[in-house]
Amino acid sequence: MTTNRTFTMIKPDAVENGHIGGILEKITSAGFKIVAMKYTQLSTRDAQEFYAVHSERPFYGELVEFMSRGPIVAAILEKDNAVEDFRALIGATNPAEAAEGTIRKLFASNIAENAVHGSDSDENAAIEGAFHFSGREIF
Ligand code: IDP
Repeated sequence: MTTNRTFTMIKPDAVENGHIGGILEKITSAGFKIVAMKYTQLSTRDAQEFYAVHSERPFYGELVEFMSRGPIVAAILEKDNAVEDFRALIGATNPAEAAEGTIRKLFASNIAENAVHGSDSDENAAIEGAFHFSGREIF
């Protein structure tokens, strides 16, 4: 089943570099409605759990340290075809390979510190949204 929601985080690098406003502007201009949003910080344990699927990858430790080092913006976004359209909007994992005009091309530093997260499936969008938000925080 296809749902119309995806989950995103503006990652610590983009927050540190002052890109919250610029990234939210790209997201809303592309037609995504923000149905939940918070400014928060992942603990080490939160980041380990959120990225558990990558625990065997060589960059897992680096990823956990990066994602927990400072505040993030977490949000649930709504739009038809949300997961696929948002992945297109953010661009390739490595900003050097991301298409012109994508969020990662515009705002990311490198493959590790790549400015934003976007869920890769409807199932993960639901799991990741529930990781950060209770039902009454979603509008
Ligand atoms: P995605 O975020 O584009 O879906 P994934 O392969 O799921 O990419 O990787 C999750 C996150 O792990 C990336 O967004 C990035 O922050 C980090 N990452 C991916 N590949 C590397 C790497 O080769 N070195 C360091 N960090 C990486």
